[in-house]
Amino acid sequence: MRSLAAGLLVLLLSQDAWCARQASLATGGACPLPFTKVGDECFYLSDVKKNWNEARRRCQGLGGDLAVPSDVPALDAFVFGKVEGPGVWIGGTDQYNEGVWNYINGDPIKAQDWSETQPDDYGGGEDCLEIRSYFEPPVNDYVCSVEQHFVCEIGTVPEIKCPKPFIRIGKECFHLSTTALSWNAARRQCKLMGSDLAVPSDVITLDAYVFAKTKGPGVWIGGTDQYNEGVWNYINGDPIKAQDWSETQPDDYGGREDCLEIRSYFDPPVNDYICSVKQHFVCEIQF
Ligand SMILES: [Ca+2]
Ligand SMILES: [Ca+2]
Ligand SMILES: [Ca+2]
Ligand SMILES: [Ca+2]
Repeated sequence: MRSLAAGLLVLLLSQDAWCARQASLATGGACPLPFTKVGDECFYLSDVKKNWNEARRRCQGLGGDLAVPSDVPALDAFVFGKVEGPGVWIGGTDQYNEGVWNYINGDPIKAQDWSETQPDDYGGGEDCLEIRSYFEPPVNDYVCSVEQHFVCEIGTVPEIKCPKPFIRIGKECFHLSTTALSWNAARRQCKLMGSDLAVPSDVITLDAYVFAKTKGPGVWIGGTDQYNEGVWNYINGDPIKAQDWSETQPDDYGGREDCLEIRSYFDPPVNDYICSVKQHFVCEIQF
């Protein structure tokens, strides 16, 4: 039994978060959570303290890497508004080539960002890059094994503006039809609108949106096995995730279920159904 209220809440919250983020953006793309936009870059200040190498692994686990800030004073203001420090790791090291300092992407460290007398390789053992709260400028070389907060960075995701009547859900542009058509006619109708049947990256989010607007029970999306019985993929060739299929589906019930739908009272919602049934459908603009 699905919880429609919970689904709606998730959708509203995510739309709110998105709107808030949109409003805060001057230029460029958006930052995926948990990253925050600072200037044109997406940073995440860790909750935990780790040594430099472990910090880098944590950042890579989030799909990014340690920060390579284009504007060190801006990052410094962001970081030391949130933690006292005193040191916070960023993405530079000379541990593989003593005395040669670059950011991990190969960019040079600007001369004006180094604190006075740094890098000093103090005690012969300072090989990792940090910003230090009471240094100005703040960049310093420090002992890699010290556990302290760190800043991760990730690339922005492109802004997507969905042309009407399509609406944006996550990174995608969907339109729930006002008419009910067979699967093949639905696909033709989507193509007339410059789109195709939907290939949702997140079926659960689409499901929450769709069944807040229509009772269903079934709504077509972009998959079929009518040309190759038993072989299920989305129309763009992507696999249908195992966890999205409703239990015991696809069952090709009666030997005549060849088109993909989401079904309001199935959870997970993906089901194979009879292509000739006329029902609402979701179109998506592919970029
Ligand atoms: Ca060193
Ligand atoms: Ca130093
Ligand atoms: Ca079938
Ligand atoms: Ca079925």
